[in-house]
Amino acid sequence: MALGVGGDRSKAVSGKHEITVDEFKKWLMSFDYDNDGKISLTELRAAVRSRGSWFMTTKKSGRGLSEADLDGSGYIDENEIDSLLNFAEKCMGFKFY
Ligand SMILES: [Ca+2]
Repeated sequence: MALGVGGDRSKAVSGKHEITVDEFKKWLMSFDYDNDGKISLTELRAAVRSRGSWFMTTKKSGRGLSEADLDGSGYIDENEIDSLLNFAEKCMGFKFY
């Protein structure tokens, strides 16, 4: 619904940021500060924080990681990002299309 507030397409729609899974993966991997191809809890927290989820506790991001971390390595690799999508929708305000 157009409200005449300008054409910023990157703006969140009803509080949700619409993004494709592919874009999400790219976005998340941009937090791979040590370039090991995996997202550690520290890196995930930075990603969560950048979304402005200030209410997000350390516990919650830890849970997101342990839910997605299928092999229990303590990191999320590219194959495991898929398991993070649910968490990203619920806790990070993303909406995938
Ligand atoms: Ca990393």
